Amino acid sequence: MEHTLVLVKPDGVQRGLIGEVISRLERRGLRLVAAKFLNVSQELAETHYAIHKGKPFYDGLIRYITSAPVMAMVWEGPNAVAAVRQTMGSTRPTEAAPGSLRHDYALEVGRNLTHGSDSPENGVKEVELWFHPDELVSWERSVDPWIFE
Ligand code: DAT
Ligand code: MG
Repeated sequence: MEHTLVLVKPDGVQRGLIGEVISRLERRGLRLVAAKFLNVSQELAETHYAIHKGKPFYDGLIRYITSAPVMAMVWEGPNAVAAVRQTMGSTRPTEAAPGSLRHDYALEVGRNLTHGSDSPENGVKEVELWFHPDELVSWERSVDPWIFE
């Protein structure tokens, strides 16, 4: 089953939107695998956003993600990466589809509430970066056959 890392970033935590994000992913049918609430270290932030190093927004991005706690989660499901990114909406909130989280709750690219892995391969890498293997819970729901074909 495909895994994706989901972060409720500091703005989402401060604004009391952890529950809203979880609720939407649950409602979609995705299955929660792991969750933890943490302050992001400088080192974790820099590794997580290494691909953006050198870009004009990089320093602000690191300051943002380390500015307050985040809710880090792993979600799974068929096409979990694409499903989560669709539920979150485009990176720029003003380009996010109506009904998506970033459309409904955000205005600025630098305060866009959530992170979701951008490919199944990066989903695997990011889950390894943020979680120990023994933090991942393997389980089944009675409704799974009604959601997973
Ligand atoms: P996403 O978070 O949708 O995967 P990304 O990986 O391209 O987007 O960028 C990571 C984060 O960096 C993004 O959520 C917000 C910030 N960011 C990206 N492009 C930006 C820009 N042009 N100006 C300011 N912040 C930006
Ligand atoms: Mg990204």
